[in-house]
Amino acid sequence: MTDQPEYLTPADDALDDTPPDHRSGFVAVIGRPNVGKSTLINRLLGQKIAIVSSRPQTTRVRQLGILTGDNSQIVFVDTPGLHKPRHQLGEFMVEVAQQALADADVILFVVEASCPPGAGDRLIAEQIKAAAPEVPVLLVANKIDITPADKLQANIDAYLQMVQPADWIALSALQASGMEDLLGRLIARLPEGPRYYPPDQITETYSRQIAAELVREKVLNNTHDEIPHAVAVEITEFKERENGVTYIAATIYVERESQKAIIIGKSGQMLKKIGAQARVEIEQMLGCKVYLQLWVKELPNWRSDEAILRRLGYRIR
Ligand SMILES: Nc1nc2c(ncn2[C@@H]2O[C@H](COP(=O)(O)OP(=O)(O)OP(=O)(O)O)[C@@H](O)[C@H]2O)c(=O)[nH]1
Ligand SMILES: [Mg+2]
Repeated sequence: MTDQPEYLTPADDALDDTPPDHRSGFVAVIGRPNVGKSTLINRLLGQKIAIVSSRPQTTRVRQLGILTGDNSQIVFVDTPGLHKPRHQLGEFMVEVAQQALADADVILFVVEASCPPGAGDRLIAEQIKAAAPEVPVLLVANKIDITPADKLQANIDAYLQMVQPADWIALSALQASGMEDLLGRLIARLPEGPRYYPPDQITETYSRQIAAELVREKVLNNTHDEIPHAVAVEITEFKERENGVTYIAATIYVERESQKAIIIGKSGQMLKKIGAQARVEIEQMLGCKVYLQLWVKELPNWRSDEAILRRLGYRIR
Protein backbone atom coordinates (compact mmCIF):
# COMPACT_ATOMS: atom_id res chain seq x y z
CA MET A 1 0.00 0.00 0.00
CA THR A 2 1.54 3.22 -1.01
CA ASP A 3 0.99 6.78 -1.93
CA GLN A 4 4.05 6.87 -4.15
CA PRO A 5 2.93 7.49 -7.72
CA GLU A 6 6.24 6.24 -9.12
CA TYR A 7 5.27 2.76 -7.93
CA LEU A 8 2.57 2.68 -10.56
CA THR A 9 5.05 1.72 -13.24
CA PRO A 10 7.60 -1.12 -13.13
CA ALA A 11 10.77 0.11 -11.43
CA ASP A 12 13.90 -0.20 -13.55
CA ASP A 13 16.02 -1.45 -10.65
CA ALA A 14 13.41 -4.10 -9.89
CA LEU A 15 13.79 -5.43 -13.42
CA ASP A 16 17.59 -5.66 -13.22
CA ASP A 17 18.21 -8.09 -10.37
CA THR A 18 15.85 -10.88 -11.41
CA PRO A 19 17.41 -14.29 -12.14
CA PRO A 20 17.19 -15.63 -15.71
CA ASP A 21 14.64 -18.37 -14.92
CA HIS A 22 12.38 -15.98 -13.00
CA ARG A 23 8.62 -16.41 -13.64
CA SER A 24 6.03 -13.66 -13.54
CA GLY A 25 2.63 -12.75 -14.81
CA PHE A 26 -0.89 -11.50 -14.29
CA VAL A 27 -3.37 -13.92 -12.76
CA ALA A 28 -7.01 -12.93 -13.26
CA VAL A 29 -9.16 -14.14 -10.38
CA ILE A 30 -12.56 -14.69 -11.93
CA GLY A 31 -15.86 -16.15 -10.76
CA ARG A 32 -19.46 -15.53 -9.74
CA PRO A 33 -20.11 -12.92 -7.04
CA ASN A 34 -19.53 -14.17 -3.48
CA VAL A 35 -17.49 -17.31 -4.28
CA GLY A 36 -14.51 -16.02 -2.24
CA LYS A 37 -12.17 -14.38 -4.78
CA SER A 38 -11.17 -11.47 -2.54
CA THR A 39 -10.84 -13.71 0.53
CA LEU A 40 -8.50 -15.96 -1.45
CA ILE A 41 -6.27 -13.07 -2.55
CA ASN A 42 -6.07 -11.66 0.99
CA ARG A 43 -5.06 -15.08 2.29
CA LEU A 44 -2.44 -15.64 -0.41
CA LEU A 45 -0.90 -12.25 0.33
CA GLY A 46 -1.23 -12.67 4.10
CA GLN A 47 -2.58 -9.12 4.19
CA LYS A 48 -5.94 -7.51 3.59
CA ILE A 49 -5.96 -5.55 0.36
CA ALA A 50 -9.50 -6.32 -0.77
CA ILE A 51 -12.71 -5.98 1.20
CA VAL A 52 -14.87 -9.03 1.81
CA SER A 53 -18.53 -9.44 2.71
CA SER A 54 -21.28 -12.01 2.68
CA ARG A 55 -23.13 -9.88 0.07
CA PRO A 56 -22.68 -10.63 -3.60
CA GLN A 57 -21.04 -7.88 -5.71
CA THR A 58 -18.77 -6.60 -2.99
CA THR A 59 -15.76 -5.95 -5.22
CA ARG A 60 -16.38 -3.14 -7.70
CA VAL A 61 -12.99 -2.21 -9.13
CA ARG A 62 -9.92 -4.08 -10.30
CA GLN A 63 -7.43 -4.52 -7.52
CA LEU A 64 -3.92 -5.92 -7.71
CA GLY A 65 -2.35 -8.20 -5.12
CA ILE A 66 1.37 -8.60 -5.77
CA LEU A 67 3.16 -11.64 -4.34
CA THR A 68 6.92 -11.66 -4.80
CA GLY A 69 8.93 -14.83 -4.13
CA ASP A 70 12.63 -15.60 -4.65
CA ASN A 71 12.05 -16.73 -8.19
CA SER A 72 8.62 -15.48 -9.09
CA GLN A 73 6.24 -12.55 -8.98
CA ILE A 74 2.53 -13.25 -9.21
CA VAL A 75 0.26 -10.27 -9.84
CA PHE A 76 -3.24 -11.32 -8.77
CA VAL A 77 -6.01 -9.28 -10.31
CA ASP A 78 -9.09 -9.28 -8.08
CA THR A 79 -12.20 -8.66 -10.14
CA PRO A 80 -15.90 -7.98 -9.53
CA GLY A 81 -17.99 -11.14 -9.73
CA LEU A 82 -19.32 -11.70 -13.25
CA HIS A 83 -23.10 -11.25 -13.28
CA LYS A 84 -25.95 -9.89 -15.39
CA PRO A 85 -25.68 -6.10 -15.00
CA ARG A 86 -28.78 -4.07 -14.16
CA HIS A 87 -27.32 -0.56 -14.15
CA GLN A 88 -24.25 1.31 -15.35
CA LEU A 89 -22.27 0.43 -12.24
CA GLY A 90 -22.93 -3.25 -12.97
CA GLU A 91 -21.89 -2.80 -16.58
CA PHE A 92 -18.65 -1.20 -15.44
CA MET A 93 -18.01 -4.07 -13.00
CA VAL A 94 -18.51 -6.72 -15.64
CA GLU A 95 -16.27 -4.80 -18.04
CA VAL A 96 -13.52 -4.73 -15.40
CA ALA A 97 -13.65 -8.52 -15.06
CA GLN A 98 -13.71 -9.07 -18.81
CA GLN A 99 -10.71 -6.79 -19.30
CA ALA A 100 -8.77 -8.76 -16.68
CA LEU A 101 -9.55 -11.95 -18.60
CA ALA A 102 -8.17 -10.47 -21.79
CA ASP A 103 -4.92 -9.38 -20.07
CA ALA A 104 -4.27 -12.57 -18.08
CA ASP A 105 -1.31 -14.97 -18.28
CA VAL A 106 -3.23 -17.45 -16.13
CA ILE A 107 -6.91 -17.49 -15.13
CA LEU A 108 -7.94 -18.60 -11.65
CA PHE A 109 -11.57 -19.60 -12.06
CA VAL A 110 -13.02 -19.69 -8.54
CA VAL A 111 -16.18 -21.72 -7.88
CA GLU A 112 -17.99 -22.96 -4.80
CA ALA A 113 -17.30 -26.64 -4.14
CA SER A 114 -20.39 -26.71 -1.92
CA CYS A 115 -22.78 -26.55 -4.87
CA PRO A 116 -22.78 -27.95 -8.40
CA PRO A 117 -22.23 -25.58 -11.34
CA GLY A 118 -25.11 -23.18 -11.99
CA ALA A 119 -26.08 -21.02 -14.96
CA GLY A 120 -23.76 -18.24 -13.75
CA ASP A 121 -20.73 -20.57 -13.71
CA ARG A 122 -21.58 -21.92 -17.15
CA LEU A 123 -21.78 -18.42 -18.57
CA ILE A 124 -18.36 -17.59 -17.14
CA ALA A 125 -16.86 -20.80 -18.55
CA GLU A 126 -18.16 -19.78 -21.97
CA GLN A 127 -16.84 -16.23 -21.63
CA ILE A 128 -13.40 -17.52 -20.70
CA LYS A 129 -13.34 -19.83 -23.72
CA ALA A 130 -14.42 -16.98 -26.00
CA ALA A 131 -12.24 -14.19 -24.57
CA ALA A 132 -9.08 -16.10 -23.66
CA PRO A 133 -9.02 -19.46 -25.42
CA GLU A 134 -5.21 -19.82 -25.18
CA VAL A 135 -4.83 -18.81 -21.52
CA PRO A 136 -4.38 -21.70 -19.06
CA VAL A 137 -7.23 -21.98 -16.56
CA LEU A 138 -6.70 -23.20 -13.01
CA LEU A 139 -9.99 -24.18 -11.39
CA VAL A 140 -10.24 -23.38 -7.66
CA ALA A 141 -13.05 -25.24 -5.88
CA ASN A 142 -13.37 -23.04 -2.79
CA LYS A 143 -15.28 -23.40 0.50
CA ILE A 144 -14.52 -27.09 1.05
CA ASP A 145 -14.94 -26.39 4.79
CA ILE A 146 -18.72 -26.11 4.25
CA THR A 147 -18.99 -28.81 1.59
CA PRO A 148 -20.52 -32.11 2.72
CA ALA A 149 -17.90 -34.84 2.22
CA ASP A 150 -20.27 -36.97 0.13
CA LYS A 151 -20.93 -34.09 -2.33
CA LEU A 152 -17.36 -32.90 -2.87
CA GLN A 153 -16.18 -35.28 -5.57
CA ALA A 154 -19.41 -35.16 -7.60
CA ASN A 155 -19.45 -31.36 -7.56
CA ILE A 156 -15.78 -31.12 -8.51
CA ASP A 157 -16.29 -33.63 -11.35
CA ALA A 158 -19.14 -31.52 -12.71
CA TYR A 159 -16.97 -28.37 -12.65
CA LEU A 160 -14.06 -30.19 -14.28
CA GLN A 161 -16.28 -31.45 -17.06
CA MET A 162 -17.66 -27.96 -17.64
CA VAL A 163 -14.38 -26.00 -17.51
CA GLN A 164 -11.79 -28.59 -18.62
CA PRO A 165 -9.06 -26.63 -16.86
CA ALA A 166 -5.31 -27.08 -17.24
CA ASP A 167 -5.18 -27.87 -13.52
CA TRP A 168 -7.42 -27.68 -10.44
CA ILE A 169 -7.38 -27.59 -6.67
CA ALA A 170 -9.97 -27.82 -3.88
CA LEU A 171 -9.36 -25.60 -0.84
CA SER A 172 -10.79 -23.30 1.78
CA ALA A 173 -9.76 -19.67 1.43
CA LEU A 174 -11.40 -18.91 4.76
CA GLN A 175 -9.27 -21.47 6.58
CA ALA A 176 -6.22 -20.72 4.40
CA SER A 177 -5.87 -24.37 3.45
CA GLY A 178 -4.23 -25.38 0.17
CA MET A 179 -2.42 -22.06 -0.28
CA GLU A 180 1.09 -23.46 -0.84
CA ASP A 181 -0.23 -26.11 -3.20
CA LEU A 182 -2.13 -23.48 -5.19
CA LEU A 183 0.91 -21.21 -5.43
CA GLY A 184 3.09 -24.08 -6.67
CA ARG A 185 0.58 -24.97 -9.38
CA LEU A 186 0.21 -21.33 -10.38
CA ILE A 187 3.90 -20.59 -10.63
CA ALA A 188 4.35 -23.68 -12.80
CA ARG A 189 1.92 -22.14 -15.33
CA LEU A 190 3.46 -18.65 -15.37
CA PRO A 191 5.70 -17.64 -18.25
CA GLU A 192 9.34 -16.72 -17.66
CA GLY A 193 9.63 -12.98 -17.20
CA PRO A 194 10.92 -10.13 -15.03
CA ARG A 195 9.46 -8.52 -11.93
CA TYR A 196 6.85 -5.95 -12.85
CA TYR A 197 6.83 -4.31 -9.43
CA PRO A 198 9.39 -3.71 -6.65
CA PRO A 199 9.57 -6.77 -4.37
CA ASP A 200 8.11 -4.96 -1.34
CA GLN A 201 5.04 -3.62 -3.12
CA ILE A 202 1.82 -5.55 -2.50
CA THR A 203 -0.75 -3.47 -4.35
CA GLU A 204 -1.04 -0.31 -6.42
CA THR A 205 -4.21 0.94 -4.80
CA TYR A 206 -3.73 4.13 -2.81
CA SER A 207 -4.24 3.97 0.97
CA ARG A 208 -6.93 6.60 0.52
CA GLN A 209 -8.95 4.31 -1.74
CA ILE A 210 -8.51 1.31 0.57
CA ALA A 211 -9.75 3.46 3.45
CA ALA A 212 -12.91 4.22 1.44
CA GLU A 213 -13.33 0.50 0.75
CA LEU A 214 -12.94 -0.37 4.44
CA VAL A 215 -15.72 2.07 5.31
CA ARG A 216 -17.88 0.48 2.62
CA GLU A 217 -17.09 -2.99 3.99
CA LYS A 218 -18.32 -2.00 7.44
CA VAL A 219 -21.52 -0.61 5.92
CA LEU A 220 -22.03 -3.93 4.07
CA ASN A 221 -21.40 -5.94 7.22
CA ASN A 222 -23.86 -3.95 9.30
CA THR A 223 -26.79 -3.49 6.92
CA HIS A 224 -29.20 -5.69 4.99
CA ASP A 225 -31.46 -5.88 1.97
CA GLU A 226 -30.92 -3.26 -0.70
CA ILE A 227 -28.55 -1.01 1.23
CA PRO A 228 -25.21 -2.67 0.41
CA HIS A 229 -25.67 -2.19 -3.32
CA ALA A 230 -26.88 1.39 -2.97
CA VAL A 231 -23.78 2.56 -1.08
CA ALA A 232 -20.67 4.29 -2.32
CA VAL A 233 -17.95 5.92 -0.23
CA GLU A 234 -15.82 8.92 -1.12
CA ILE A 235 -12.87 10.18 0.90
CA THR A 236 -13.07 13.97 1.00
CA GLU A 237 -10.08 14.66 3.26
CA PHE A 238 -7.01 12.60 4.12
CA LYS A 239 -4.43 14.58 6.05
CA GLU A 240 -1.62 13.72 8.38
CA ARG A 241 -1.59 16.12 11.31
CA GLU A 242 1.46 17.19 13.26
CA ASN A 243 0.51 15.09 16.32
CA GLY A 244 0.85 11.87 14.27
CA VAL A 245 -2.88 11.43 13.82
CA THR A 246 -4.28 11.03 10.30
CA TYR A 247 -7.53 12.90 9.81
CA ILE A 248 -9.91 11.26 7.35
CA ALA A 249 -13.32 12.56 6.31
CA ALA A 250 -15.52 10.29 4.22
CA THR A 251 -18.97 10.63 2.73
CA ILE A 252 -21.22 7.60 2.50
CA TYR A 253 -23.61 8.02 -0.43
CA VAL A 254 -26.97 6.30 -0.56
CA GLU A 255 -29.78 6.50 -3.06
CA ARG A 256 -32.73 7.29 -0.78
CA GLU A 257 -33.62 9.21 2.35
CA SER A 258 -34.82 5.99 4.02
CA GLN A 259 -31.41 4.39 3.45
CA LYS A 260 -29.72 7.41 4.97
CA ALA A 261 -31.83 7.00 8.09
CA ILE A 262 -30.83 3.33 8.42
CA ILE A 263 -27.13 4.05 8.08
CA ILE A 264 -27.25 6.84 10.65
CA GLY A 265 -29.40 4.73 12.97
CA LYS A 266 -31.18 5.67 16.17
CA SER A 267 -29.33 8.61 17.75
CA GLY A 268 -26.51 8.03 15.26
CA GLN A 269 -25.63 4.65 16.80
CA MET A 270 -25.23 2.77 13.52
CA LEU A 271 -22.93 5.37 11.98
CA LYS A 272 -20.87 5.37 15.17
CA LYS A 273 -20.49 1.59 14.96
CA ILE A 274 -19.51 1.69 11.29
CA GLY A 275 -16.99 4.42 12.01
CA ALA A 276 -15.46 2.63 15.00
CA GLN A 277 -15.03 -0.65 13.07
CA ALA A 278 -13.58 1.08 10.00
CA ARG A 279 -11.19 3.18 12.08
CA VAL A 280 -9.62 0.11 13.70
CA GLU A 281 -8.80 -1.41 10.32
CA ILE A 282 -7.63 1.84 8.74
CA GLU A 283 -5.30 2.35 11.70
CA GLN A 284 -3.94 -1.18 11.17
CA MET A 285 -3.34 -0.44 7.51
CA LEU A 286 -1.68 2.95 8.03
CA GLY A 287 0.14 2.04 11.25
CA CYS A 288 -0.92 5.26 12.96
CA LYS A 289 -3.82 6.77 14.88
CA VAL A 290 -6.77 7.85 12.78
CA TYR A 291 -9.52 10.34 13.39
CA LEU A 292 -12.35 9.29 11.11
CA GLN A 293 -15.33 11.52 10.44
CA LEU A 294 -18.26 10.11 8.45
CA TRP A 295 -21.05 11.91 6.63
CA VAL A 296 -24.08 10.38 4.94
CA LYS A 297 -25.59 11.97 1.82
CA GLU A 298 -28.37 11.13 -0.56
CA LEU A 299 -27.35 10.86 -4.19
CA PRO A 300 -30.39 9.57 -6.07
CA ASN A 301 -29.78 7.11 -8.88
CA TRP A 302 -25.98 7.37 -8.71
CA ARG A 303 -25.52 3.82 -10.04
CA SER A 304 -26.93 4.91 -13.39
CA ASP A 305 -25.30 8.35 -13.58
CA GLU A 306 -22.14 8.27 -15.66
CA ALA A 307 -20.73 11.56 -14.36
CA ILE A 308 -21.15 10.51 -10.73
CA LEU A 309 -19.77 7.04 -11.42
CA ARG A 310 -16.64 8.61 -12.85
CA ARG A 311 -16.27 10.91 -9.86
CA LEU A 312 -16.53 7.94 -7.50
CA GLY A 313 -13.79 6.10 -9.38
CA TYR A 314 -16.00 3.71 -11.33
CA ARG A 315 -14.60 4.85 -14.64
CA ILE A 316 -16.26 3.54 -17.71
CA ARG A 317 -13.92 3.59 -20.65
N1 LIG B 1 -17.13 -21.09 4.56
C1 LIG B 1 -16.36 -20.39 3.75
N2 LIG B 1 -16.69 -19.13 3.43
C2 LIG B 1 -15.85 -18.45 2.60
C3 LIG B 1 -14.69 -19.03 2.05
N3 LIG B 1 -14.10 -18.09 1.26
C4 LIG B 1 -14.86 -16.99 1.33
N4 LIG B 1 -15.92 -17.19 2.15
C5 LIG B 1 -17.00 -16.25 2.48
O1 LIG B 1 -17.74 -15.95 1.30
C6 LIG B 1 -18.23 -14.60 1.36
C7 LIG B 1 -17.79 -13.87 0.08
O2 LIG B 1 -16.40 -13.71 0.10
P1 LIG B 1 -15.67 -12.66 -0.86
O3 LIG B 1 -14.21 -12.91 -0.75
O4 LIG B 1 -16.18 -11.28 -0.59
O5 LIG B 1 -16.22 -13.15 -2.28
P2 LIG B 1 -15.95 -12.53 -3.73
O6 LIG B 1 -15.91 -13.65 -4.69
O7 LIG B 1 -14.78 -11.63 -3.69
O8 LIG B 1 -17.29 -11.69 -3.94
P3 LIG B 1 -17.58 -10.43 -4.92
O9 LIG B 1 -16.55 -9.40 -4.65
O10 LIG B 1 -18.94 -10.02 -4.51
O11 LIG B 1 -17.53 -10.95 -6.32
C8 LIG B 1 -17.66 -13.99 2.63
O12 LIG B 1 -18.66 -14.06 3.63
C9 LIG B 1 -16.48 -14.88 2.96
O13 LIG B 1 -16.17 -14.94 4.35
C10 LIG B 1 -14.36 -20.38 2.40
O14 LIG B 1 -13.37 -20.97 1.99
N5 LIG B 1 -15.25 -21.00 3.24
MG1 LIG C 1 -14.58 -9.62 -4.08
